Amino acid sequence: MPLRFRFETSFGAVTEKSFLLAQVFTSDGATGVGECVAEDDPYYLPETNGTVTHVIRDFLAPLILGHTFESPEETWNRLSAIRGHEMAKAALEMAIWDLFANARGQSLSALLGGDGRELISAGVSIGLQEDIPALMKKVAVEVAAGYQRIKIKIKPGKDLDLVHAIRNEFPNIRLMVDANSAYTLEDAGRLRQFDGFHLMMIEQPLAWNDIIQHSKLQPQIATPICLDESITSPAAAESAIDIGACGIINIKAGRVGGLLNSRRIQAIAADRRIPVWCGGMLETGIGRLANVHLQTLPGFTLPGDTSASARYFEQDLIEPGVSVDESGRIAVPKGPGLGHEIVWSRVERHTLHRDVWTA
Ligand code: OSB
Ligand code: MG
Repeated sequence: MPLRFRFETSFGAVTEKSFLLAQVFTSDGATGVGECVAEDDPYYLPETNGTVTHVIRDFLAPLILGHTFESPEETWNRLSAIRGHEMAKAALEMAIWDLFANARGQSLSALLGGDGRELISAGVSIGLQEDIPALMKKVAVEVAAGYQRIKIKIKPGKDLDLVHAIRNEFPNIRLMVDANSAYTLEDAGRLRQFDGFHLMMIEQPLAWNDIIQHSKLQPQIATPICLDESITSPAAAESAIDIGACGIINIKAGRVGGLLNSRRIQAIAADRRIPVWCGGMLETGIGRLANVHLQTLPGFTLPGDTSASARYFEQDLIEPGVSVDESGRIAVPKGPGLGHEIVWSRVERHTLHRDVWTA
């Protein structure tokens, strides 16, 4: 699907995204859908739509097909024999959570054990822009739209000057930066200069698979480090917190193996007074709604990267799309499952390839 904007990060730029959807069916007619967060290339994390297709077809689907599940939580027990491949597992697991929610006539939020909040706080993630005036224009649009915090992407050479420009014009907005692993510990001096801009956090400054270096950086800077790429499991979250590698965690179900692991991580973090928020992966409305429901768990105390469908797509795959009110909040759907209709004719129109497996 084409994106309405070019999204550039320190690891590359995209103008469209391919989505792998997993739909599961039971013999008695229940169904659910999951969206995979993988991209076509392995620049954010190692998985790609190609590896996800292979791992689901050859390893994960055979573990699921023909089995009886009493609860969505059981899914993880079956899938956990496979090491890694969190995005592949998460896509299937999300479909099974949605299936249970649909079958029980419950919202995904209720099934997950959400705290009943009717609204979640929305933030927005702005990619690297051509120049500072272009960035300022984008920030102004999103602030005017009501988003409760602004995140901008940074990389060496396009960092302090961007934040400086934004702070001049918007001294009080909630602001943060995401480096997507573009720095090393040798940049600690430069990263310390962000401390003058009262940022909420700096997301994933160092290597995608590191926590040790982050634990050495954190005492050298006042801005809290938020980990994204490095947190691929509840165990990783616990270790990172234990060694002081982060003060905040970005939870993406796709990155941590699914919704159950997301729930575990928010519980671990809440226990240790570490705030969490829900990241985004440019999802269609399907994955986006799952993120909305996930953010009703009690540990989610900060605005996430879930923003309006209309920012991303001319026409989303769901009706109505996810919308954000003028105070930057998203209503949590109350209906069964994801709570908005999936428009299958649109899915069909965009479908490049389909595989069907039966028990
Ligand atoms: O690092 O959070 C990230 C998008 C793709 C890959 C990684 C990231 C992102 C975003 C976009 O920041 C969040 C969104 O708008 O969905
Ligand atoms: Mg990030």
